[in-house]
Amino acid sequence: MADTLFVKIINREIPADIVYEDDQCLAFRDINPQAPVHVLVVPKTPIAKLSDAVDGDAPMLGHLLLVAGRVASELGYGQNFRLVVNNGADAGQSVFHLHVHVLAGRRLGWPPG
Ligand code: DGP
Repeated sequence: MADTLFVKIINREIPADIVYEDDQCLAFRDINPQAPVHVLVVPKTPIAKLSDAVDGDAPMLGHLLLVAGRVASELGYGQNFRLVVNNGADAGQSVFHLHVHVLAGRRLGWPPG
């Protein structure tokens, strides 16, 4: 995969407000926040979208979810947060490097737009 915008953030070629990092993923604040807490959790080994994932990606996918929950907790919203994965342009995906949105800090409506 060519370097994505998020790979550039992982490589510190583009600045971001990083809230968590480990060997598998990076979490940083969304540039266009939709809630008081809006963080993106991205794998360091990118896949374009969730529908490209294979069985071997299961540990990485599970790790992203665990980290997303921990990030919400660290930022004070461990019991009330929403995770979103947009898959494909028609579902709202604009950056084709899999990422989990962590949204918290306000009442979140349902259904989403
Ligand atoms: P999605 O639409 O699901 O692909 O989400 C992509 C998100 O990425 C969107 O909410 C805005 C965010 N984003 C785009 N460019 C940048 C950037 O340069 N820095 C940061 N921190 N976030 C970005």
